[in-house]
Amino acid sequence: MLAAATVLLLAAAVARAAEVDPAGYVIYCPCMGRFGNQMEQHLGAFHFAMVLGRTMVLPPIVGHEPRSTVAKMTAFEDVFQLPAIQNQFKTITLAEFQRDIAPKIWPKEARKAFCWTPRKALNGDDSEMSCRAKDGNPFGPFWDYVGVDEFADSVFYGQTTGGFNVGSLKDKEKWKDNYPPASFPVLAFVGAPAAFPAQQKHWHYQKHFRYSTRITSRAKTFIEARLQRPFVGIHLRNDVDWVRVCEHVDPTRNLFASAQCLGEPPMDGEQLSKEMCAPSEKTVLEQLVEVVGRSGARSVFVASDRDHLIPEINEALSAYDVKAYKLDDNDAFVSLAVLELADEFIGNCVSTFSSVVSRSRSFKWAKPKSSHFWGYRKPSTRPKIEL
Ligand code: GFB
Repeated sequence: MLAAATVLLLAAAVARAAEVDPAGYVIYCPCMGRFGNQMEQHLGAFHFAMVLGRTMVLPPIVGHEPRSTVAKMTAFEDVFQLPAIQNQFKTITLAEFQRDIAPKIWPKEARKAFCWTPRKALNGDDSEMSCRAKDGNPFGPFWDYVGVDEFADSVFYGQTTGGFNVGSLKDKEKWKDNYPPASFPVLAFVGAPAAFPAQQKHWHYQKHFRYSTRITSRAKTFIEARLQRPFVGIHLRNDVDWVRVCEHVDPTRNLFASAQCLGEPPMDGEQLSKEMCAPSEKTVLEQLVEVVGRSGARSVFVASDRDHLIPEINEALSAYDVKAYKLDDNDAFVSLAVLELADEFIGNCVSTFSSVVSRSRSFKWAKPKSSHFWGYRKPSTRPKIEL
């Protein structure tokens, strides 16, 4: 009986996928930055497709491996659960789009790349008015993965629309009038049709990006086997590329994901500091000891792209008999899944890797989980200065 029901469900899913959405599709290359950067843009891009009523073709995660000049694609459904995303957005997997939809509505001669303005060639040549959608990495590898050998034409949507901010009816109508689904069934963007970083009003969409069963069960198994609850999860973004980013801290402006601490725009009196971006070892250890002491934590999970500071943390926490642990293989997705399940979390205000965690903690669970940040105290938790 169960098997028959499953077959019927599968048949219904295949039939559904095979039907062309008359409202059209959106597909884009998450070509900017790594996972956290891509996630910031997914939130706005999924909103964009939803407002236009189009189906989102689920993009792969674009991975940049050290020493490789070619980006590596990981299918969306290998990282995220489909039902959770489909609860909110009209979507189709890239595999289904390639198999069932593209052959019907997106022949080679109809493939137009969308970009704001023409892009220069990598050698600086701007004689050809084109999006040059496949020029460079990860652009070329991404469209190869989608199965697009070349685009027949380019569309510069900056000339006809106000961009991808479709908050007003007027902006939305510009897209619908200029690019109706009957003549433009697929809007294929060279970059995400979304702001970077994500706008605060879109942060709540994070709750629909639930990690796959494989990632979640690895995270839960690790927590059960190695950590004792309550535990504090911390993110130490301390590779050399980050040190360079933090040289650009301007106290009066947000940088990358810092709106998660300072608000958007920065709240009155709130300032970004180098210590919030690249906290010293002293700041990390003092703040961690404080959170462990206050929360009664019994273990610590450390995620890092370089130095996990395990011996230093163990020494600083020896009085509490609390130990620090990391994943054996340092898998980034499993790290994110452990951090969002932590009882307490201390992240980096500026890093978008941390902002994925803080948004997940705020919006994914029935009872929101708070987040702390290195070198930063929320105004409400600052000690009052007696005058
Ligand atoms: O996620 P992401 O965009 O965040 O890029 P930022 C940082 C990448 O570094 C992650 C790795 O996607 C991971 O691959 N990484 C960072 C980590 N922290 C961890 C960690 O705790 N564990 C593991 N396993 N991996 C921006 C970039 O990074 O930094 C920009 O996206 C630019 O493109 C800038 O490169 C310098 O916002 O932190």
